[in-house]
Amino acid sequence: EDGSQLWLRFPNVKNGISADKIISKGNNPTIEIAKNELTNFWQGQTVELRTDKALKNQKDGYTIKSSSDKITISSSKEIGLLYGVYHILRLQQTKSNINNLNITEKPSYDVRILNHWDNLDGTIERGYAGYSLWKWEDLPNKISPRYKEYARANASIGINSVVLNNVNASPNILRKDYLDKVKVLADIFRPYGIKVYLSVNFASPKVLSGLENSDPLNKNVQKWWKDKASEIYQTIPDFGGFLVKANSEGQPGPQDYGRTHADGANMMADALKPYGGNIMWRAFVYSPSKEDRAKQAYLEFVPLDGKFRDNVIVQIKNGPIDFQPREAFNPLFGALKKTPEMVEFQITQEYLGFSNHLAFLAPLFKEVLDSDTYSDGKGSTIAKLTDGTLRKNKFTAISAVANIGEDKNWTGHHFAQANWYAFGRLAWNHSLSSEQIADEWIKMTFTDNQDFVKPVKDIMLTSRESVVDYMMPLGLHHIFASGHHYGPEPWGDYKGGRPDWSPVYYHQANEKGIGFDRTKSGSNAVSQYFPPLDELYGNIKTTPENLILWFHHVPWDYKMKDGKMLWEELAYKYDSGVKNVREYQKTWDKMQTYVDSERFAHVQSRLKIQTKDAVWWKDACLLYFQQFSKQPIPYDIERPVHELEDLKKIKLNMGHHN
Ligand code: BDP
Repeated sequence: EDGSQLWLRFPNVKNGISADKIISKGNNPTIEIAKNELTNFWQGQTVELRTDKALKNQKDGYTIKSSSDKITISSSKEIGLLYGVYHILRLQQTKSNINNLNITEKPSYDVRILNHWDNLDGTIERGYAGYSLWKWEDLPNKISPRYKEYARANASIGINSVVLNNVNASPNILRKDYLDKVKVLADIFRPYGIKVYLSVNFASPKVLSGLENSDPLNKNVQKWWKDKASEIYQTIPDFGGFLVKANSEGQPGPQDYGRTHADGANMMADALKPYGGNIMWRAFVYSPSKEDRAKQAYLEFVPLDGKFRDNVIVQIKNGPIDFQPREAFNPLFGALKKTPEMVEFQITQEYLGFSNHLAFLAPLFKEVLDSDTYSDGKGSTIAKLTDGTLRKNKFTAISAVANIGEDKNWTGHHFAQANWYAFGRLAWNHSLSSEQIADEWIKMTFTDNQDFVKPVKDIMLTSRESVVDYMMPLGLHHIFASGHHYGPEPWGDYKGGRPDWSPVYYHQANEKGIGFDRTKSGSNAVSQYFPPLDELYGNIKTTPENLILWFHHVPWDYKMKDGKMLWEELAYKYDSGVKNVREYQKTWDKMQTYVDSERFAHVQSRLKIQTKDAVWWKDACLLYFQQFSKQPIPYDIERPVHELEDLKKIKLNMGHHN
């Protein structure tokens, strides 16, 4: 049991219904896959697969209805039928009731996309599950069996688009030889309903073809992109479009020529428009300036509202800093009234312990999607702003940075598979609860024995909050060691380097207190939120305590709602994070009888690392902050086992710039 089967561990291949128990008129590669899944795995009654054009307002959706002698799956599209087949297989696998089905499903988002940060040399930026799945050297001739397995896994949870390469994009991806390789992947993914997108480098015209510049208002540059688009679509007729990181962290962009993000995006949008392609333009922009990093994306993009073509969508990270264990939501959501917006989540655990820590991310995704921005009055949640409910966009989308690599179990940690799964399920239906998703995933991936499901579900559902507690409770953020973002480095102060990559910039600890003042007396980032949130976050009394240090510089002796002083509260939070992980270890050990030995041991060993790391975080942060608070660590919690000076010497060789 190496975990390679993911959640698709249907018993006994070739044990499904016989082919004559499948009624289907259509014949195309997607239907073939659907039929194969049924003959391999479906053990119930006759299934009818019916394309029904009348259902076209359901997009990729489908209906499932059972009668006495058969189950009928209907959809306007073949892919909807395949999704319907995975649906009944999931019901079978989770031992749910499969009688009297009357199900109607319709996806929350049109485009449900994974962003791979894979480089052409096979490495993965922020990847913790080995090298890239894409074997660029072998393509287009040699084809790994995993391409199809990957596509199947995505289709089983409704993911319908993928960006193959890193947002820090090599121009080479647009070279003819690479496009021929991309074509092979696109051809394999197509029957699974998956479209391919590429991250592109803004300077491609200059770098690849020696143009004088890559200025979006230069006619030659515009022509270059038009020609490139035509070449791409000749190779891949259903190509999805481009994802663009421009003028961010040193990447080239339109501002290099005094142009705006809209100028840059529109040039590409015009090139792809004739073929129906989209541009996902990232709002992850900031530079080392006096302005609070958390304010910068809003400041740059709000003035451009309404200036983008209708095939451009602005891709916004869930928080205004960078995929932290907990952030306030990004105030840009809802602030663009005339420009479509989409969320970017990060499944790969860059800031949540890599693939060593168990952190189930559905609660994080839900917290963001359910956040009320108040942009269009009460109830303007990020989910409703981005799914077309409040804004009638031409298309809607949701994305996440993938955690997938060539490791046998795909994601490094067996439980990290659940985050891939959770993203897909929420992209399909954002009203599912974290609990439902965890429940399904556990039953599919391990067992439906309640003695296992219940305790393991408890671990999963509390795990993200535990990580927050032992790393960055109460709204602390970005106090990671520079570069790799794995361990703690609250003392990090890169004098001479970029202050906005220094932990001390984010926690602002001093003798008086700790936290980033984003109120009027500070950076006034609170003003970017719609009323009443600006007031609510601007006032320490009404700020949710889990974000208090995000918005305020709080005195060490500030009295928290439970009566404790801030310093004590902080200490108890770190301690509770550690304690929870210790409990996870105990719980997991009790699960041994329900799990195969291979996966059991693997998870067990990672929980050990997680516990050690949690203690490391707690000791480092408490010992460091104690120098300012000058208060004892509350006597009823475990004493530090490290010396601060020793912790400061730990240098992990994990590479990377910021
Ligand atoms: C940060 C990562 C960096 C990415 C960047 C991005 O540290 O590797 O390139 O985000 O999203 O989280 O562009």
